[in-house]
Amino acid sequence: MKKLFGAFILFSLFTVFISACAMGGNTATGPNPVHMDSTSFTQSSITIKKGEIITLINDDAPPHVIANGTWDDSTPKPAIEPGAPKVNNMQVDGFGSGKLGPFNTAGTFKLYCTVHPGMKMTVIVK
Ligand SMILES: [Cu+2]
Repeated sequence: MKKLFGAFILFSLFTVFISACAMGGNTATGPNPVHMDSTSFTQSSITIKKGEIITLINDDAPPHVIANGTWDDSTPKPAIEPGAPKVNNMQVDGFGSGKLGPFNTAGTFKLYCTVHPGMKMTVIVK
């Protein structure tokens, strides 16, 4: 009987795992969610209020490595604006998520993924 129960648990876990893969998504959430697919942010900008954080959500398997700066075509342009929270190669694993901020200064702040050319976004803090 114990064996049967164990098999049932394994099967349940397997089913959940397969469903998660099939959806190709991530049910994680948090303040100001910004989703990422395999090579890009799914939105180019987000507007938030002073003091808020953003939640990066990776909907696919490739990890992302986020830092202050942007891409000029395929050339990385690391830069940090005055008042920007320092984002030092923050890794967001496949199907993982991470909190970024708080953004305590009003302004326009650029973020990019250091491993995916062209993967960039702007955070506008009002
Ligand atoms: Cu990336």
